[in-house]
Amino acid sequence: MKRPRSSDALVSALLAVAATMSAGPALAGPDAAAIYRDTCATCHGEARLGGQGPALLPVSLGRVKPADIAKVIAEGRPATQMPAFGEALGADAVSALAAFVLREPEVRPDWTEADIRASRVEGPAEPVATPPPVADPLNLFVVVEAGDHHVTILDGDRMEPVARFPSRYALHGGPKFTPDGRFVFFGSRDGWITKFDLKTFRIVAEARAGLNMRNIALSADGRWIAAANYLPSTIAILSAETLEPARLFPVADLRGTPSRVSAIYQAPNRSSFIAALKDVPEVWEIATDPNAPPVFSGLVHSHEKGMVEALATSKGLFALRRIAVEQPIDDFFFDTGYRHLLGASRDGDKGVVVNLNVGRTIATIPLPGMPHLGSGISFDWQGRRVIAAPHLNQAKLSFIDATDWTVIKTIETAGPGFFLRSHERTPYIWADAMLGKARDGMQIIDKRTLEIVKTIVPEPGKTAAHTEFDRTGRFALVSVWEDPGALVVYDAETLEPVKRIPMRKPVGKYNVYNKITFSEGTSH
Ligand code: DHE
Repeated sequence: MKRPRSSDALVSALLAVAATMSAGPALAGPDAAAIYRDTCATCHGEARLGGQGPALLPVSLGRVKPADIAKVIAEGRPATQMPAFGEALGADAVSALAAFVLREPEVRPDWTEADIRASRVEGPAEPVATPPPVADPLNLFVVVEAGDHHVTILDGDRMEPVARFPSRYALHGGPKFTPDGRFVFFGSRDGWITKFDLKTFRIVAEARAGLNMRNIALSADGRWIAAANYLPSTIAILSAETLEPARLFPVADLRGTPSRVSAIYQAPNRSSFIAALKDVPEVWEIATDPNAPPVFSGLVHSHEKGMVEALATSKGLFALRRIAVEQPIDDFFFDTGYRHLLGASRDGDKGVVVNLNVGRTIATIPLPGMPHLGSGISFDWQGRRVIAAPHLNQAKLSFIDATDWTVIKTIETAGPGFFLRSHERTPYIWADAMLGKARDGMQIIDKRTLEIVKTIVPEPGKTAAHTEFDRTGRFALVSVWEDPGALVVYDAETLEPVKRIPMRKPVGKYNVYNKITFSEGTSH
């Protein structure tokens, strides 16, 4: 069938309509539901939950501007299966469709354990490429390319791509590696988990753990994958071997108020997952040790005595412990021993320190400008352990003493940034300024003086973001965060570029060795 094409005039008209549009307007004219059924449902699902194409629900589309939604419907998405519908449908139908997909469905969609099980697919028998001989499999990188939703496997010794394959739509967050570095798991915003074998270059299996997912975590023993979901409000635990569901936690406080999950991470030396909840003031700890002792929390107030008894019986594998906090936590990081969680409070002006052993908040730290603690890194400075974190709303970076929880220093940067990276073998932190005007610069901060010593511009006028080191710490790979973009490889000592590798908007890159050894200066 010939694909419908759009003209510039038509797109301009659509954009004008879309610009005046807000989420959830009353529909007049075209029957958007019927057009959706006839035109979109085969790929995006009858209930808009996704299929071959991504989910089209407000929670999934929240990051896309309404005008861009109309534009994609009219013009299609290059290098994907999404065709242009502008000419076939006309401006009115396109704008009605754009409004329709931004409306909440009449029935809140659910995704049960049976749905997770039914979604599971084995990967194809064929590898995505023939694995070449690689000198050091632990020095491979996986690169997530958002430009056309692909993953590249890069040999970190030769700095050469060795495989490239399509990913699920919109991967988000760091991929997670098994402790031996052989398998990697990717999570998509639509809830898909993909398990990939870095030895055979084969997709092993995929399963959909939720409809709108935040991130995934792998347990310290490599046996369980946890998925933190916004929609539905659940934490799903799957077997890391098969991706079969093992446990589904509906997430709600003791009174039954449901909550989205901000994020979930493994706490290796606690043998547990730690999750922060976005809508209720609780932190959850889920045991991944079958011999975990019975757990309950200090949270339960006297009028909920019965609950204390109920919770006290929670023991063994997946035992749940609730820790009360003053406000819901959005974003968090741990100290080195995983005794403390450092979280950003919802009002965005302070950090809270939760002692995970005693289960309560022990300090609050003034940190205005939305500290992005999930991007925190820690290192030793003058005999103390220090956590560095960028601020999302202010051109600043703060250094926090992880012993007495005071702010040692806050420095001005070229703009608010998203990611920090370092390595145990480098004296520098690499910090982007991608949310500011000078977003093409990567700032180099000396860990000894806590001062900016240099600004590197990989490509003038193009956003620079997200650094990762090779396993030796000798090279730093920086993304030119554009489509087309690139990875620019720097000598981490001289800070000079040594190679440029073309990529399609490489949002993140992850070195196997650094991830499995929890290298100092990498993300969770
Ligand atoms: Fe992320 C990691 C939350 C927007 C790219 N982001 C994470 C993690 C969380 C998070 C909790 C850690 C998960 C993990 O690694 O297991 N991100 C959020 C948000 O709340 C926020 C601000 C709003 C949202 O839409 O969810 C957000 N993130 C973005 C983006 O707009 C980015 C820049 C582009 C994109 O692809 O969506 C983005 N986030 C990333 C990347 C990581 C990430 C590349 C992994 C960083 C790493 O080095 O591990």
